[in-house]
Amino acid sequence: MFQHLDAYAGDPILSLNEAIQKDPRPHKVNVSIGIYFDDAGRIPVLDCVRQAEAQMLAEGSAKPYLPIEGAAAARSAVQALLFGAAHEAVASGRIATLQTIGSSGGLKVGADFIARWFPGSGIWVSDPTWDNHRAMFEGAGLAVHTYPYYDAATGGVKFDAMLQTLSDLPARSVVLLHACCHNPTGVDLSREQWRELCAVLKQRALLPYLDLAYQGYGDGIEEDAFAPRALAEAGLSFFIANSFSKSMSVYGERCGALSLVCPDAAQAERALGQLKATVRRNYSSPPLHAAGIVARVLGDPALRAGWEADVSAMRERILAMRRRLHALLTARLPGRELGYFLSQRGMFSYTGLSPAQVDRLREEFGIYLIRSGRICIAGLNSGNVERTAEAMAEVMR
Ligand code: KET
Repeated sequence: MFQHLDAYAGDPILSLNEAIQKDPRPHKVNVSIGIYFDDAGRIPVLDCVRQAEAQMLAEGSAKPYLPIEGAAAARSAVQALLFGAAHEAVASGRIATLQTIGSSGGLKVGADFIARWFPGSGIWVSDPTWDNHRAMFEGAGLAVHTYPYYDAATGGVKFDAMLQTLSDLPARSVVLLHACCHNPTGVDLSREQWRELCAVLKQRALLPYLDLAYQGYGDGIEEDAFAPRALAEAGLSFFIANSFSKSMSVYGERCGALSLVCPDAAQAERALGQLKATVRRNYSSPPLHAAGIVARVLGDPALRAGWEADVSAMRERILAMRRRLHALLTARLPGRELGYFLSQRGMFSYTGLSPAQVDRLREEFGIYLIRSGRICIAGLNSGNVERTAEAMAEVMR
């Protein structure tokens, strides 16, 4: 019956994360997947999350199905987080928000919605982008194209070429944008560039789709919400999928959301209805435990304050590791241009290491990064950064 099935080649990120678990070498280093590890190399359970869970356990409430769109408290907390509670778009009810299974669940629901209601629209993603973007949108039946983004020559953005490509797209084309901490490059648009981009998106009647998976890892929780606010201010309608996996360190709980910012409340209601229909056909409703964590951490002032402090600490630790890695490499590779380790934002740096160099790091030194040369700085710590720098310098010489 299943002889005709192709073998699955595996996922470039998740397969590597599984391979490292099987590597017996004690000094192996996991800088592959986008997960924040603390200085002891563990995935932290944030105190605010622990407390939220303790409250839920103590209440001992029943476990009914959530509504298709998720818990009301979590959904409104997400809107307030992304736009500010007093924002006109929030207050006027023109944002349709679903609690989703991680932001991946949200991205896919949005992709299915586009395939159904914008059947002629293609989607344009940055070159390069997170590998799974292409897989998800193609999986929903959409044609996926790229716009120029990363400039390997300068380590910046090919902003003019990006705008030029977007300026030529048919109206209602979907444009996927990383709201902050671009994955895999760590290279973001400046605020001025976002404003220029908004003007083009508006003028060409394009449909932006923001992916905000690393809120708080760039400049701060509020600061990293600049893009959705700029798009709203420009009068654009758009999608935004946001994740708590990284910002609350709750990867396996699948805490995320999808919001559709609409021109008015009546359109938002219709959009929410069709998004619900999409969810019902897929997984019916999102997880209850995830809703409890998100609503409590964002809604309770004490837990919220704890969360904000934790996010700052995680961001600062990554920055310290960026500086340390940069200093160690600079000492070993004098004259080499390595400033990108300091300027790139969020968890990732795009090293320019070739697949052959990445393979050498893994095979000879037990250091795992993905073959595009993306390194997750959040996997470095005071116990492994020197060894990692030493090995990197060795293969870069
Ligand atoms: N968007 C981006 C840009 C992203 O990097 C990830 C995860 C997600 C969405 C999905 O996160 P979720 O947990 O579904 O809310 N990226 C890391 C892990 C993975 O590939 O699944 C990564 O790039 O390593």
